[in-house]
Amino acid sequence: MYEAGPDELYAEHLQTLMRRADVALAALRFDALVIHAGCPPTLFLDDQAYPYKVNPHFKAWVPIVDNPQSVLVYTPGARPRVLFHQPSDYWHLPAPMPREPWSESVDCTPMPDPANAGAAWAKLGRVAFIGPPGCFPPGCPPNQALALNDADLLARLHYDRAVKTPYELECLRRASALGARGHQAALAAFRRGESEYEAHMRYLSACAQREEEMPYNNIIAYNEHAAVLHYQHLDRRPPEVLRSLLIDAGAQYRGYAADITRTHAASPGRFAELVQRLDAAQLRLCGEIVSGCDYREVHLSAHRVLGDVLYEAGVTRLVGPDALEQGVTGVFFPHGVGHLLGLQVHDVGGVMGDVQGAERNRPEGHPYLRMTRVLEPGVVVTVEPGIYWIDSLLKSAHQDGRRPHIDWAVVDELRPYGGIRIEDNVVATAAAPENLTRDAFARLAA
Ligand SMILES: [Mn+2]
Repeated sequence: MYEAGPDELYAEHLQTLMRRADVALAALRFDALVIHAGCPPTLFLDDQAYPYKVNPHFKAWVPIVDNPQSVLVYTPGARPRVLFHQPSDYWHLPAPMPREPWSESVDCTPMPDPANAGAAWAKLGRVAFIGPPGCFPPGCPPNQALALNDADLLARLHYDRAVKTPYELECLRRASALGARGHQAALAAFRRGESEYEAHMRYLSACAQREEEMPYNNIIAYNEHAAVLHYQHLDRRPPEVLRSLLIDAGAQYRGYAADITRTHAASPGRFAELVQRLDAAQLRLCGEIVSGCDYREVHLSAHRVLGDVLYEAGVTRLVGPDALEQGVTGVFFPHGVGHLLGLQVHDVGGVMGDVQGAERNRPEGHPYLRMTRVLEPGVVVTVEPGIYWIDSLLKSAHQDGRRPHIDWAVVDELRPYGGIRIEDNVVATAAAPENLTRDAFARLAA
């Protein structure tokens, strides 16, 4: 079957963004929209800058992720205009003007000096500005409190962007394909007995992306490190014994993120079986990503399903629903089942109930859930249940009424493996969900 590439889908994507912006600007009585790409802050007492991360609103409109200081100007009814930063600079190589097919849908103008950019919107009326404070030329916008990052405008744009265009879905598919390659390379490194750091470097190399291009910091956790939800170090030396690998690492394509987690056992046994059980449970949860479904229900469902997994594995003595009710599942699964995914790895708008930004409550006792919306076709979420042996949480459970519900000998046996998380990126459609991650791994294996 022929599948359209991002270049063919871009013009329609842009039309969708323009329509959404038209509605939002009209509702808030703005005449035009100006989005700054951002500029990296300088290090304290230094002349070096932090890695540049583009304003997500900017890369939504144009896939320019590596040219700070550029500006997008949009007036309803007109083609979007990109003021493409192109300084006269013999220290750096200025970015070449975009010549890719997508650039035919916008008007790109070289901008040698950002200080003069204001002329491009001086006569546009009431302008809404979106961008990091301090990046726009001095005195612009004239009244920052009124026009810079207007909360009502951001709410509308954030709410709308949960529904991906076909272009965005194709970018996400390609990001997943890259991530799957990285995962394969890191797993091979683990199997060879290489360190966390080496697995990380092989991951980047397989994706052909620099660390600063990753949508988030790779989590590559061996053994007990897998119990740290956002483990941030990369040991340069492998441990004496390799038991488990938890790898949570993505990739980006045109600024769209993949967010993939896999857990692997070094050898067969109780832990490897638990990985299998969690994998099967995770697949069932992915099946719940259907249009019309309240994502909060997926989260609670995950607690019941994991409760059953823990019970069947002999870790706990209560079946799923009882384990959830008694607060036992939370000892092992202390995070949300997932979040929106797109331009940002934890994409915005996850707990919004409408375009005005009303918050949809998280289930009581689950304050960390990042997504509470009802799914509709085109919404992309992660599904990432996990089971961990976290000392502080286990200690609390050991000291309170949950103690008899847990088999502590089994916990002690599994503790050295750290934990398990399995995370896929899933698109809600009008019919069966599309699993970007499983598809990517399957294509890799084909
Ligand atoms: Mn995630």
